[in-house]
Amino acid sequence: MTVQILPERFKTEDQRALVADLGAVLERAPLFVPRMPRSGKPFSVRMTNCGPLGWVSDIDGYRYQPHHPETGAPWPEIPQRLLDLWHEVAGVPVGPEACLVNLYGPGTKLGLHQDRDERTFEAPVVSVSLGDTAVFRIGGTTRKAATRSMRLASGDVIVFGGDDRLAYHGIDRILSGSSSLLPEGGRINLTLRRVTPF
Ligand code: MD3
Ligand code: FE
Repeated sequence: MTVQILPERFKTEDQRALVADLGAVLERAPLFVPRMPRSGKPFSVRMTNCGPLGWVSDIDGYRYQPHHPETGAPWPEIPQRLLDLWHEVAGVPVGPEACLVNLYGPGTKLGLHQDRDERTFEAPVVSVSLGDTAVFRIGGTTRKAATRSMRLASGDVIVFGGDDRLAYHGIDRILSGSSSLLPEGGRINLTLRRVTPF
């Protein structure tokens, strides 16, 4: 079992506390629109990061870097309740280096992809969903392997490790209006990652 699902790991009060933590992150690291390498085509998801390293994508490629691509400021720290979650579920003796914050409005999709920009795959990716439910798709380690669909609801945590660390995955759609957590609606996904070997 290399995908561990923790349904409603964060109850409503803790979800609200996480949203407040993220408000402070967004003040210091505003959302930006990532762009596809080479084409420069914008993603429909908006994003930012916290932690010593953040994932960015622009016309030059995908990479991790220590500063915001538009303000040039270092990323803010990862909120303590997310560090606590990581240490509880990740099963590695080191902390996360990157927390990617993805914001999905209605109609936003994320195509099937692998996460392989990290320099180590030894640690799992830990994902937290907040707000509207997403229809998530996960397959195998080749693009043609069979896929299955799962719903990710507000407060759910999933840990992708072992064989599934390199599984293809994406977001097919967002179920608008399924949660009242975020005042403007939509969905936030947080992914905690180790980037460098340990
Ligand atoms: C399975 N994010 O940021 S979270 C991403 O909902 C990303 O924002 C999606 O894919 C989102 O790269 C999916 C679930 C997830 C995250 C990372 C994984 C599933 C994963 C890495 C390996 C396998
Ligand atoms: Fe991904």
